[in-house]
Amino acid sequence: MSSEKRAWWKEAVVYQIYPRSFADSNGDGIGDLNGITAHLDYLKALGVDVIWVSPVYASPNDDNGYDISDYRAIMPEFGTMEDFDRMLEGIHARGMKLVMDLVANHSSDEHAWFVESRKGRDNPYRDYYIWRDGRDGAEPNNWGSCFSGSAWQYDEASGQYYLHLFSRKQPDLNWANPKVRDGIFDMMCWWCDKGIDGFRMDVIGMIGKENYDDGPVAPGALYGDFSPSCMHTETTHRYLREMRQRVLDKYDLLTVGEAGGGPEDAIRYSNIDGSELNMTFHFEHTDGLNDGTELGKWSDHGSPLKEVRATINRWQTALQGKAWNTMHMSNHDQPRQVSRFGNDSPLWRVKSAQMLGTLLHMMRGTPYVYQGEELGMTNIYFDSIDQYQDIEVKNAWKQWVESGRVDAVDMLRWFAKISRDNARTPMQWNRQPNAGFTTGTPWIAVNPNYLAVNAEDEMADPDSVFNYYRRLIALRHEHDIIVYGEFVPLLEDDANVYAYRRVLDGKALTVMCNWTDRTVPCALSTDGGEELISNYPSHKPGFLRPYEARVLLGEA
Ligand code: TEU
Ligand code: CA
Repeated sequence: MSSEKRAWWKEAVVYQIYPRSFADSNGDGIGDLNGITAHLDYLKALGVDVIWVSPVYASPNDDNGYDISDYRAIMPEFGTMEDFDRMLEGIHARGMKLVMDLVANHSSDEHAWFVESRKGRDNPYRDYYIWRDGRDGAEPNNWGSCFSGSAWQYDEASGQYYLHLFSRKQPDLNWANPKVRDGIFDMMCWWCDKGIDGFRMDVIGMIGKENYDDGPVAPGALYGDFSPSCMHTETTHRYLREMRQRVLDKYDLLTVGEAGGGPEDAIRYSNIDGSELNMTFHFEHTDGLNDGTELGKWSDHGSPLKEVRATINRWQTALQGKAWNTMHMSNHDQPRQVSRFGNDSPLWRVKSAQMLGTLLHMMRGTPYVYQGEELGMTNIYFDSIDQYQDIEVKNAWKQWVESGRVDAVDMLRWFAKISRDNARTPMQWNRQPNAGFTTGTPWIAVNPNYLAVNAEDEMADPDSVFNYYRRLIALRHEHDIIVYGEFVPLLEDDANVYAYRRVLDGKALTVMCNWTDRTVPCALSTDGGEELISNYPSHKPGFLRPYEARVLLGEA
């Protein structure tokens, strides 16, 4: 046995639900809690252990629920607290667990704390948020918000500005105020006492603001970068250790921080000493691969094997023996993985989606499947700004295109490639109108490819992406080496093949993935050992066919 300590959250596979787009039970075009409950058998059939649900709390939906106005209430569009309790019961009855989204770097500006806070400088809640005087009649510093524009909003009544690292309707909470921490920690205990099994912590790496100095301005950028003052600070680590003692240690939870940063940050957030979180999400293989211009994520930069492999392998090796990892290429903020890293043409969609699934599920770290990924759902490729719903897209359009700084054609191309709405189109259940997602009008367009890509057809097809994911997930539960094996990179310079090995107790698991649409030679033995899984029914010794994935178990 390796020195890695066993834990249920290391052995688990997590499935992320974006509730607005999962299943609509009452025909209003918006996914809801009863829609989730109605599909729990589907998730059980897939074999996942944990369901992470993106925010379902009361919210004016400026950012689809990531702007919370009451942390202890359910958004009426999604249902009631009774619906929630029934969903939780249904999840537990099937032996699965529920992880909630904790969005506590900021609240909605409609949260009672902020409603009070903005009433004036003397209000007892003033210090729950971050208010500052202006500088020379303008914003207190040069920081830009993640959603374009300044990170400061002027408030006429009190003559001060408040900080919002995201939208104007998402004011940042002031974690330096002990009452804020008390309030958040109490709320977390309240949900844990209700019986939930963990938290995914939204932008948790930003909670500890250390100063309000101007940030560096990239060439051509309109605003400064707040990261040096706000991201991965000692103060953030201090708050997380306090959270560990006051909340997390009282329960048996899965905790995953949406933290970002580099491996050295992850090693602190998710250290095996258990002082902070179980694991963190990083985005160096997704958001990190862009051209580094003033436009940030909006660029033509693709995801070449060379860069993706170097990044993922660096994380695999750096965290080994030091921190637990997560494995993901998709979520509600990223485009569809088969479109981004694979090949979403009708010819290669299935094979490349299966290859990417193999690559992720055989690595060291807890795998996260984003709804529809298990079907090989693709980007939607909207071609007009009017089709988008996302605030990030709308604000970027205003800042760059409407101001004449960027050409509309370029921006639309980048949106089609990497915008968040690609992941937010409705779940494709069957061949019924609107893919069976709703009997009404969906809040965002359904991908027209649902006749070819849907759960009902895929469940019946043994060669589908769905049934392949089902086997990948089952393998994790059968073989300790997939969970606990040491990671060893292979063929690190190969132009076509992504390969690695896992080693445990004298056994070796060899994973070979062809990232191309051609048959290529493979420098490893392609038949040494027992074949655990492959996306081709037969194999050609010494070669890998287009997007072929092979996993062999043998002696180390
Ligand atoms: O996202 C955090 C985050 O860093 C985003 O900037 C993300 O990288 C971006 O959407 C990609 O362009 C979290 C949530 O996952 C996201 O949905 C929220 O909008 C955001 O926090 C604010 O709560
Ligand atoms: Ca509904």
